[in-house]
Amino acid sequence: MSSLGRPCMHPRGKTSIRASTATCPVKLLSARRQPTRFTPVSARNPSAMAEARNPLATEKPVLHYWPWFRGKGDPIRMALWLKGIEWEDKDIPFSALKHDQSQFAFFQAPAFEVNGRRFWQMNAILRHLGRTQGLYGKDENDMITVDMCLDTVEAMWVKLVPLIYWEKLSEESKASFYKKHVAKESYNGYNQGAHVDYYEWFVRQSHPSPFITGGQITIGDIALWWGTEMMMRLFKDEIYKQYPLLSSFYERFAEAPGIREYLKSPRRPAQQHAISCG
Ligand SMILES: N[C@@H](CCC(=O)N[C@@H](CS)C(=O)NCC(=O)O)C(=O)O
Repeated sequence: MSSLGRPCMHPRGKTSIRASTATCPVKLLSARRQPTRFTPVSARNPSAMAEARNPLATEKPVLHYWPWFRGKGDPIRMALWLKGIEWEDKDIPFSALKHDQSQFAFFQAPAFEVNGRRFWQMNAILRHLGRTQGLYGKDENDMITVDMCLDTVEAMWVKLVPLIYWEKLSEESKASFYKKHVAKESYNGYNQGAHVDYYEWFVRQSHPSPFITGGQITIGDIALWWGTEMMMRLFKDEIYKQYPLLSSFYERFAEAPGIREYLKSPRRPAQQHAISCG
């Protein structure tokens, strides 16, 4: 990791941006158990701060994901496109995914690589882009909303995977999924936090703003739109009928400058999932 410049703890308890060659003295800090005093980096070294904020400026990032389907690569590609960041899509042979933990720490994709740092988990990648590219809202209040939204979309993803990949969208499993995770009347049932009503909650709480934290698109909006699109593909009529605010967010976001172009671009694969289902 060279210019990514991760924030580390200084032995004296101050925050500093350190280059990759330096070792983060976490052990030293915990041994001393000193109270942490944070000094804003910007106050001491504004250029280091700027570099840390925009690590993508120095190197073309690589998205390790299958280039022929959208899946969990889609919101990452959308965020990169929106910010005008050039990136490389690197294919993954399915066999490689399960054989090299240095490439895939959790034997899953996506993986993201920038300035010598490789990391995993879609939401960690989105948060990184959110923090460094101004897609996380304007303040802590917005960031809380964005984080809640990312977790809410992830909760639904966890339910969608078995429906699509294991049950292959059988009529029976689709009907039971609808009852539990889509139908308005089941919104307060036991669903592990996965319900279309919770998607709409983010739009309701920000209404009449166009996006979930106000006038600017965040990684929360990107994830929410991605999650909503997958639901629309399965239950479009029902969602339009029962969730008018979410439906209008869905349309509005798709027309936003930058997003509209991404949705039509060849960088967005035509296929949604790794199997031609859903
Ligand atoms: N929590 C992970 C989940 C990633 C995930 O489910 N990736 C799928 C492809 S979209 C995968 O690698 N599947 C293979 C497997 O889980 O064995 C993330 O958000 O990145």
